[in-house]
Amino acid sequence: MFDILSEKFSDAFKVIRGKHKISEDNIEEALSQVKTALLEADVNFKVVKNFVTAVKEKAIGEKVIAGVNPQEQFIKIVHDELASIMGSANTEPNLERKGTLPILVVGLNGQGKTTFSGKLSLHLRKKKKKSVLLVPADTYRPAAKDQLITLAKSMDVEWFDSDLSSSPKEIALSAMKYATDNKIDVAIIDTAGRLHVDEHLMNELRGVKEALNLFKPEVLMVADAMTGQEAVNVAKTFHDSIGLTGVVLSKMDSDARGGAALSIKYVSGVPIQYISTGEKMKDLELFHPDRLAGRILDMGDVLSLVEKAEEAIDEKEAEKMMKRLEKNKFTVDDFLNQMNMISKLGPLTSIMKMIPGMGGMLRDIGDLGPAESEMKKIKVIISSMTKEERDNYKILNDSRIKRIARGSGNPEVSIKDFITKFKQMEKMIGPMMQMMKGGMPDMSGMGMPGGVPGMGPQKGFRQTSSDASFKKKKNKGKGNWGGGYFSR
Ligand SMILES: Nc1nc2c(ncn2[C@@H]2O[C@H](COP(=O)(O)OP(=O)(O)O)[C@@H](O)[C@H]2O)c(=O)[nH]1
Ligand SMILES: [Mg+2]
Repeated sequence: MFDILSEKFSDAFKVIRGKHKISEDNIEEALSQVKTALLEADVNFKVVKNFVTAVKEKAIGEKVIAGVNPQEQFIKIVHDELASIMGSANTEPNLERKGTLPILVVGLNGQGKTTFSGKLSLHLRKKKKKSVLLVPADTYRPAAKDQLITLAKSMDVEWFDSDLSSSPKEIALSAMKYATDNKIDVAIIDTAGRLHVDEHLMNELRGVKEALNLFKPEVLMVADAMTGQEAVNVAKTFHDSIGLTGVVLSKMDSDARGGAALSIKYVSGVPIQYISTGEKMKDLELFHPDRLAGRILDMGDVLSLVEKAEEAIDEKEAEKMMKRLEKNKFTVDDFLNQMNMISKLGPLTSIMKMIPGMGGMLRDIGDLGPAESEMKKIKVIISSMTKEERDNYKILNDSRIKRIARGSGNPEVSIKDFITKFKQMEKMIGPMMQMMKGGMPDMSGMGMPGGVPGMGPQKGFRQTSSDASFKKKKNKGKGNWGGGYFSR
């Protein structure tokens, strides 16, 4: 998927690497490569033209952000612009309604309509917990009915025994009656393939849609991504003729160019709702413009990471912590809170993998297991401390240390080690706060890759910027990550 674009874009970004600032001169070459890449990917020329203009305007107008290099900044602009031409947020059909929702599946022959109908039924039942009825309404090819029923049976989804001697409109209406009577949430109606230039068949389809209008149907057109601009034209004609609520791009697994994905929303105005990525029933994905843009630019799933971080981190907690840090009050409890925030994100290794460029670095560092188990150990040590001790570690004398060692099942030296390192960290708070006010938090010294999420002004792409500091530190403290707290 998008292989060609990924490759070409990464070449274009190289042009800006090492530049101090984005200027009209040095961006020209990169932009022209971006343009060629898009055209070769069969992206609609109007889309390309607007895309390049928008990126140029933004790139030149952009203020230099501290800690972000021009190349990263350019990548971010291209990313946001890619996401924006593909549409805004995902627009799955609204399933929260009274009565049965009909989803009419339309498109040319052989595009993947029947396959998609099957996939969608599985998705709606498994992920959305909806009851589904699969309705075969291809009255031209009896084999199409068998194909859908076979899929339905294999997934244990209910299907409608359509009377193929009646019209598609009659089938749709009687299926809706059955679904309504039986309180089925969604009826997916799989229609016969038809050419958008075939007046008669298009009229027939319009009739089906109009008959369903009182149920406020979704009309999804399935288009083979590999057909590029042809898919775009067909979507536009279908939309003008019967009105679509969404497009499904099928065979994305075989499409190396991505021209349809990047043009359909812009040209036809219809949002892409799903992408079909294989022949198996599970091969269906929601269309996430921002994530796909990330995939095209080969940046790892930065966005998922940011989302995950945002979910996991309690903003109020973070704010409170900031206040305490400003007052230079960083206690053992604060430290514990931070570790808990990080743990909520998941295992360190998988967090790191989501950060662009980290994959390779992980290979250099090797196992993150030690850092992980160190975190666990510290949590146990802290939980064996009294509230008083956690508020002021300075009262930890020999007898207290002995008690904590016993309580946590660790040797005394581990407790002392923890205290020493906590002291070091405390010393770093002042300079760190200074840095954060300067706009470039570098908390890698605290053993937290990419800074402490939710604590600084740093979001999203800034993570890439602290990769750099991470790299520096790593080279110093060989074998550690961050060369900070969790070094052994
Ligand atoms: N590789 C791949 N093949 C697909 C995908 N969707 C459908 N197909 C294949 O495309 C062919 C036509 O699919 P079908 O659903 O019968 O198309 P319809 O005529 O529009 O109903 C079949 O061989 C499917 O297995 C997909 O996402 N990826
Ligand atoms: Mg079919």
